[in-house]
Amino acid sequence: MISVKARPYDYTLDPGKTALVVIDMQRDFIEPGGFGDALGNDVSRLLAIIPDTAALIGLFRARGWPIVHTREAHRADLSDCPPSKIRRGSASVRIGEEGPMGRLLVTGEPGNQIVADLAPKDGEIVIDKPGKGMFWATGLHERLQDLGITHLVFAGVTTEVCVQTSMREANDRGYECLLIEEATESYFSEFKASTIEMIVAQGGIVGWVGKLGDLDAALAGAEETA
Ligand code: C5J
Repeated sequence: MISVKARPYDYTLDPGKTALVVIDMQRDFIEPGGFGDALGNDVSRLLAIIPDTAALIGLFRARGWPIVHTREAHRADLSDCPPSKIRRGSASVRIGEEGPMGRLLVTGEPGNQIVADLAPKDGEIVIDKPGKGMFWATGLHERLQDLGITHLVFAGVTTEVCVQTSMREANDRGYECLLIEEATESYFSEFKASTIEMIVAQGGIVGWVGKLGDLDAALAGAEETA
């Protein structure tokens, strides 16, 4: 077992039973010219976490530990998209309609691809999820169970929507969850900060939050003493 400095107290991970989950680092949310940008959000906040997220992915790749990439994505016929999700809000471009990078939130469209710097490698799990949470209608729990995974390290966007939903769903399924602070972001700084406080409140009611450097140091330290 490896102990990682974290909040609300040290997180203990089980090497061999730990996977990384990178939530929705797709072009439409992150790149200038994408849907998030078209909605008037400051996407530079999300772009800024790419180097740290790449470094986190690198820690897992170096050890051959499982990596899951998710995309918020619907089938081309939108049969997996509830009408309520399409109707919601007052956006000028809705799910399935042509946006700046192709049809919004539709599998295979340019905007639905994960940003090039974080592109999945062969053998990594890629999940198209129709909801905010990563377990709804994806079969991911069964795949993680088959791999014997008990611990999940989280990264991605946005902290308060798809990351938090996925982490809560994972917590309810019994996974021990750690969110890496530098590898997650929101269009709203106060939402990121609040989400982190919610996660660690009441003794870690949803899980733990830690720093990339502390995870790196803990993994390297464990290997030195092995
Ligand atoms: C949103 C997400 N915000 N990935 N998706 O709609 O957080």
